[in-house]
Amino acid sequence: MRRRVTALALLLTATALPLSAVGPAQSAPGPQRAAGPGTDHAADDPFTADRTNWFRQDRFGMFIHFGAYSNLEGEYPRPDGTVCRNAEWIKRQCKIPTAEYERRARSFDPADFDAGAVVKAAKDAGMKYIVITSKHHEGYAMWPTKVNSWNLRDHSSFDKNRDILAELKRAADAAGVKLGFYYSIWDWHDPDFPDPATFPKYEKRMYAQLKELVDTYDPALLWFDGEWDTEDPHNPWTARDGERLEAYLRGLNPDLVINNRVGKRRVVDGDYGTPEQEIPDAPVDGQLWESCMTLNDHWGFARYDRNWKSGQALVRNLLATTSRSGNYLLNVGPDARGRVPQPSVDRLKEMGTWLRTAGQGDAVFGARYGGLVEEPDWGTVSRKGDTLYAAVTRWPGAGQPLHLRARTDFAVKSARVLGSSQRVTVTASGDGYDLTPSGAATNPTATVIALKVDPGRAARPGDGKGLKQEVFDNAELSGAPKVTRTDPAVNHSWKYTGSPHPSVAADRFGVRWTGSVEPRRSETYTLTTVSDDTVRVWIDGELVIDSWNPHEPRVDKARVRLEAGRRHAIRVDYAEQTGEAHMKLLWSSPNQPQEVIPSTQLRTR
Ligand code: FHN
Repeated sequence: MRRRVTALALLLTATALPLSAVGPAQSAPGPQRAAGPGTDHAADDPFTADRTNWFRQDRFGMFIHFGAYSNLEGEYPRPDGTVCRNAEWIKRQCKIPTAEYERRARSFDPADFDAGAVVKAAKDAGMKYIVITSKHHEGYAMWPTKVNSWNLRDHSSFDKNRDILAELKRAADAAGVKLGFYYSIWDWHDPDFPDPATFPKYEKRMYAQLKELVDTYDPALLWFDGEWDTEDPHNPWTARDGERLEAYLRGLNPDLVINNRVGKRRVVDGDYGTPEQEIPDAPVDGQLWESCMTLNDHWGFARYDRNWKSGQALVRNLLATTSRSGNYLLNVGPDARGRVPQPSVDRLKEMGTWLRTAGQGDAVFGARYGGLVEEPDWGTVSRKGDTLYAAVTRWPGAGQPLHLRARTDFAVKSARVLGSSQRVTVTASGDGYDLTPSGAATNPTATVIALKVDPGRAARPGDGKGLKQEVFDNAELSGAPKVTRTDPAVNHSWKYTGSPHPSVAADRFGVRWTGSVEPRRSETYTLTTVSDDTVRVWIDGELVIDSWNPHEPRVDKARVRLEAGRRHAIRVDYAEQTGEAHMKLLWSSPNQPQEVIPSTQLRTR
């Protein structure tokens, strides 16, 4: 592997490679400057950055799986007369010889692809962004790439004057819908992919294609996939490769939102986590997240798959993701002609109808984890401002209450059922509140009770500037620190090649932060660290996180009671042994959404 990395390192730092050696003329890829000691890849906090705000507010997106595989519509008649079934994996799972697969791609003609109709279907559903496969594992580019001829422009029966990504970009822009591209690192078609010795040649083509996509279509988001360790073909992709690629892309466009499959699908990769076909049962620690899901059982179009999820289940999935501060990326798979299946369109319409009824979409768009209450067993609770949206999926019997268990003190000022004039009686009860509606549910999918709450006044933001930071050139944090300064936030991704200061090597260094943390509310806070290799955290002299055994990137948590107006002493010890280096300190509470603890609430003493 050293040989491959060295080859690529030369490639990325080389000034003028003989480009003909690797394909058509493209500017040599590579980060804007070689990373090294002093490099910190953490440019902002995805939980609060302006750059990710649209992603955190929009909550609901359309995934589109569309490629040469779509031309087979899920079935491959084998030479022996049997039929092999699969969708976007059909080439590999049905063992279709490459020449045969290429021959079939020649007839691909998605002439009926209607970008305006696709965007309208998304918008009518309430979707705010779209992510389309620009290149799936099959390696077939859905845009007129100049890097190779295995693409919709050069290898199909499609109108050579059309560019569906450009059409989709225009339609999405016109509708105010963000557009992102899925891009598979794993490539079954490129002969240079599987062999570590030739992988740098593939990687250069991949960088060139990604530059084409960013420069030509200005996507808001890149959705990487195919990053996992696998064979058939072998996938050489490493976390270090992901570090370089992410740095390169952020150099191309610092506003890009990038998922965690750019690396190795970990809490330290990209901007957000990507659970698939499942919904986490609580907010994800240390990272934004987006659950992607199919409408039936396939990502790509499969003519035989009629196992469509119900509109009710889909709305409830969306409510569940929002109530845990996640996004929902719901997939459609256009057929060989480029048409979105009608059952998909119908279900998306059902979702949009529910969201547009009686302002029920307020429970989703711009909303997040309820925080103030535990998730009930009769539905989900999201929060926007000082309104809780209790989405009830199991309406109580006449006169029976719905109980909400409070996680902190707060008052309920009013309660109303969206779309109904019925009364809702709110009474303090045991560990929370009982809500007793006077009438029936407004619909079978979910009836929303909007609660105006008063969480009490928060203290004004502090005037802190950060914690005292001492950087040591050893992992024992011994001797005099090499650097002493104020660090605005414990939010660092030094990764493999970076370190806290140019004078400090990328391995075997330590950092100590000391000072005080002052919350704006008196509550029980969850402190969350994201670290590699080791971390300890003390609050008011008590060791609350002790993760001192060297580890891969991981999350550790502690619950601590913090009082508004009080400066709680804090100390964080961190050590990097070898390899990657990451250290972030976040907090959350019933009223505080998860974020890197901001400088305003941190002081050096
Ligand atoms: O292998 C792919 C699969 O085809 C599909 O694209 C999903 C969607 O996220 N991702 C991979 C499986 O995890």
